[in-house]
Amino acid sequence: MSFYHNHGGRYRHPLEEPSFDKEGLDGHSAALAEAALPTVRSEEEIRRAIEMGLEAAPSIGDRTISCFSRGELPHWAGINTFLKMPYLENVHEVDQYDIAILGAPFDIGTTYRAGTRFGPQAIRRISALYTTYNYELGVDLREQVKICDLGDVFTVANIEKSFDQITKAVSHVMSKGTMPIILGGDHAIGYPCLRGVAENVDGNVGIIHLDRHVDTQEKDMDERMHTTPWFHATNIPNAPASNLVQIGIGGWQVPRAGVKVARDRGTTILTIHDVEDMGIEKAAEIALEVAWKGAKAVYLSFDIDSVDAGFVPGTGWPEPGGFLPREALKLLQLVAKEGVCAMEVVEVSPPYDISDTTALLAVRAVVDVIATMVAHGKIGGR
Ligand SMILES: [Mn+2]
Repeated sequence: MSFYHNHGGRYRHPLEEPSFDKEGLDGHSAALAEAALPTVRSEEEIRRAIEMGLEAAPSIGDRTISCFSRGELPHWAGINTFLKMPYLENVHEVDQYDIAILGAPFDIGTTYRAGTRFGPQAIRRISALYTTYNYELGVDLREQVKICDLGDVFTVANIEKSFDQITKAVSHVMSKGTMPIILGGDHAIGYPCLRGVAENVDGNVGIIHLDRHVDTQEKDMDERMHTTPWFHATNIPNAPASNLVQIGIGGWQVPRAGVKVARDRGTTILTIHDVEDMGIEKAAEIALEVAWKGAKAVYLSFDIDSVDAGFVPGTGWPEPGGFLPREALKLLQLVAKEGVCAMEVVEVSPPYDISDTTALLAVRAVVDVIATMVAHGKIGGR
């Protein structure tokens, strides 16, 4: 008896036809596609690191290693910008980049747990875990798109003044033709971000909003808290409520005041059950149809609490029953195929996080959206 008959029949004869079509697997085509990706900027990074950070000690055999860490490696080292992209101290030069990451460390709009002011720091720190390459999408961000990190907006201990600072920062980036990606911060920042976006769009702006909460009431405890951004955003003349689609809403934390506004203004709401029934693809189709109807640009708002509380312990208003992480990422990718003009990721509260789980998902949301836009020719290529 030969060796492949010795294990309960699990081993097939080497001459038998395989039971699957290997060529048809994403896993196969993605491996082949990687060969076509350039390595130009990766090589530049290594040269630059050696030039500025000295050659490695003589005992180091791999001469691509520098003495001081100045690039992607080691992942545990370095001063963390987002994905170790260049820190752009001079914001006047932001037009040289396709995408600018900026933090909005603001959490005084929070109505329960605070801590999201530390969101940008936590997201940047754990972003160092990633390479710039995504296997399935076949994209290498370092090679294919120019990203910088502008650091954080100078927020102050006043909601309205901080809103003005955030709007000015977002508007500055938009006015230079660069796509802003804003790391929150609590969801109150949705309004000032959208205000900064809308003043730079010659036409209507649609909003795709992933959340467990509607966030459409006018005020909460007399202030424009994180339960209110879309009330104020959809008061902006070129950001009509008819272009606001809200996905993943439901549960026990949807204030009735907000529901009344959503009803009066006619926003489009999909619950998690709607999404489950119709499937992620159909939900994305509806989101794109609503947000893009007569609009010139679409803004993407990802509240990390749209994901089931079990996966995002570090958030301000956790609610069980939301998306699975892979569902949320799939939905983000599907809507990003058409391109978005700006994006925010909000409600990451590191003091409540466990093992960086929540911050890590925020990183994924950002890099998945960028990579999808690159893969579909919506950004990059210079
Ligand atoms: Mn929320």
